[in-house]
Amino acid sequence: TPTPKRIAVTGAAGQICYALLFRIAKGDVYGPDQPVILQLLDLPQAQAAVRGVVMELEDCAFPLLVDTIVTDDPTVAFRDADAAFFVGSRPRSKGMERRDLLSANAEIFRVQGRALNEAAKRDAKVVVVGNPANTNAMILAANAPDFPTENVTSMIRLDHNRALTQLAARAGVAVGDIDRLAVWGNHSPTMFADWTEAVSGGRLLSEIIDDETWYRETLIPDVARRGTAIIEARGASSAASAANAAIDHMHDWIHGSDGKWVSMGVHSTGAHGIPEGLMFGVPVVCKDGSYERVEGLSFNEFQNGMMARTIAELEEEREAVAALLG
Ligand code: NAX
Repeated sequence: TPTPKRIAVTGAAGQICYALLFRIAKGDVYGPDQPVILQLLDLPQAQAAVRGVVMELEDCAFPLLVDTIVTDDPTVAFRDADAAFFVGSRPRSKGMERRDLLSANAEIFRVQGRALNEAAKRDAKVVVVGNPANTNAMILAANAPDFPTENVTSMIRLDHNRALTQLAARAGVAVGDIDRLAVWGNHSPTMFADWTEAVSGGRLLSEIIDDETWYRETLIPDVARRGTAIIEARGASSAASAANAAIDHMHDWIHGSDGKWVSMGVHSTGAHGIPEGLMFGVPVVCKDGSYERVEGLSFNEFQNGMMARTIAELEEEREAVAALLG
């Protein structure tokens, strides 16, 4: 049998992890033949709750789950990790300013970046889910100077999946038949779900649907507001679908995306007018354990306007945490 893969997960007592951990242990990330070890991090006051989740993991008798470590020490959690899901973060409390939220999380990701730098395997794959996910990932990478920046990513896959379903329904095509969809920018209401290149069965979705007003005034804002709609309906934020998106993100990065575009938050190289160094949602193609950014797209005026909005927001976030970038 192969050597077990070590998967670090932060925020293990939280609601996303209550869906995520069971799917990792079932084999949904690495596949049905790969044993895994879970290395679970949460705050000291959440340790008892994490142990409760571990009891439930045990009660599933997952054949692939060979060990589970529970800790409040990031260095222990990230030790020799092959993959890491950064789900835990500080939620906004009552009366907290956006700037305070940014800096509270920046401090968490600074500490965890140093631990990642010290303890994880150099080829570990990292995805940041905890909000503000893009900027947290940027801080994490900046504080892990000996760890490859390319291996630190943020999650925008939930938004990608949300857009896929809405486009498929409107076009009357199967979700799996859509390719070349992109979700650009920040995982926030400024994100840009972009159908310009999207196709199904060789035809542009914009031609099949043929309703630019629906695209601009319904699809784009509905994808951006979907998280709020779920909170209103469920009384809690998206959890199972967020866990599923994190699994999709990591699974495709490891196993490939079959030539298809998927959206990932990655370190900007300056392409497509995105300022270098921002962690930015872009279309990529995953192959052989890595991802390649889709390059050479040219944008129309509408796209440029949408890109400018989400770039400006991420630059503001970068400004707010500048002191903690390294
Ligand atoms: P919960 O509040 O249920 O769980 C968060 C867990 O993180 C708690 O157990 C808490 O103790 C732990 N935690 C806090 N600070 C920590 C630290 N420094 N180290 C380790 N653990 C720490 O939140 P949940 O619903 O699970 O959501 C987790 C995060 O995902 C939130 O930041 C949320 O905003 C974000 N989301 C991101 C999404 C994305 O697409 N990128 C979508 C879903 C979700 O909203």
